[in-house]
Amino acid sequence: MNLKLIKGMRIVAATHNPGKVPEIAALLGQDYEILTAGQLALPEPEETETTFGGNAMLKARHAARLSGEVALADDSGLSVAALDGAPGVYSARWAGPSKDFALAIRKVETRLEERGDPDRRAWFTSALAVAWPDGPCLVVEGVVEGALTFPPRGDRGFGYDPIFIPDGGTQTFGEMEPAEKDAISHRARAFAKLRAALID
Ligand code: ITT
Repeated sequence: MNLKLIKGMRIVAATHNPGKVPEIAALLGQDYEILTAGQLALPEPEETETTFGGNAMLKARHAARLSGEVALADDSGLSVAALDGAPGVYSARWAGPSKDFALAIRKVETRLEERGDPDRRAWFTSALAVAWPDGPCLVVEGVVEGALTFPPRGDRGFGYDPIFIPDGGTQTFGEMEPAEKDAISHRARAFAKLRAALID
């Protein structure tokens, strides 16, 4: 069995988050035919695991099984030091059923005010899993550390990008050019590991 990503191969981007699709496509580059879970009308699985890696594998395996193609899934989120790592794997759920990230961001700010802790350190984690329809699955993880800022700044990116400034920078992920974010993000760091393992 060939557990490599070969040029020209079809890969299902097993995500229903439209913010992730261009980032995954940019990281994979031009060498693959990318199909999205949305295009294939794949149902969204329930994320029942308690770790990023566990949920990434669950989503990749689900999409590979239903599509019969190699599937790549991302499970990611924002962890805030002063909130003991929350929202973490619940990052999407803090935005509620209408996926309202203005609401999720206000929730982070309110929880920080309630704690009264001035520590604004935070980090994004991305677990990327690649699953083959006949069973094998590989998972890797990338992290980017930074600090939170309020009020939110910038309308690029998605999710919590407007409140996150990566270490060493001054702009939020929401203010950066997509290529700048893609050069240093948690997803890019996970992808570098994936590339080392699966791409010649
Ligand atoms: P899929 O499971 O369909 O991929 P999702 O949005 O439910 O979509 P996750 O369960 O991985 O995905 O949730 C991660 C949430 O964390 C996501 O909704 C974002 O709000 C946030 N997040 C992850 N990566 C981010 C990034 O690069 N910038 C900003 N927010 C991010």
